Amino acid sequence: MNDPHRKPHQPGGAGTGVITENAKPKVAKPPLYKVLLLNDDYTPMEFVVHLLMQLFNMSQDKAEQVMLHIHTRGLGVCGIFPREIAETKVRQTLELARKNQHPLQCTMEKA
Ligand code: TYC
Repeated sequence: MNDPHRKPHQPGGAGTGVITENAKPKVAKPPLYKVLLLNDDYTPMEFVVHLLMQLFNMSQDKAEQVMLHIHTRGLGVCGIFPREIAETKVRQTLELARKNQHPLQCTMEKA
């Protein structure tokens, strides 16, 4: 269905266009949420990089870029997910930070 190469339906054209061209999709896409990491003065840069690699599947290079963005701009997006996955990522981030006694803050907002 998301094939960018598919041809548009043609009214009166090849067969099924008349029935399908006004049909609504039956399944709504779930709303997506941005997971945001906030800067602070105490959490070590290296910890943030390792967290981004571990919990958000980033490469070392990407994690360093995102960490530096957060460090200089105040916050940044770690990923965009359906609500329940975003909630899990936030919880895992806060758990890992607290376990290591860092004050790192993480939140989510509708994308
Ligand atoms: N500002 C922190 C430092 O200088 C590094 C840091 C980056 C902390 C990103 C949190 O979300 C963060 N050690």
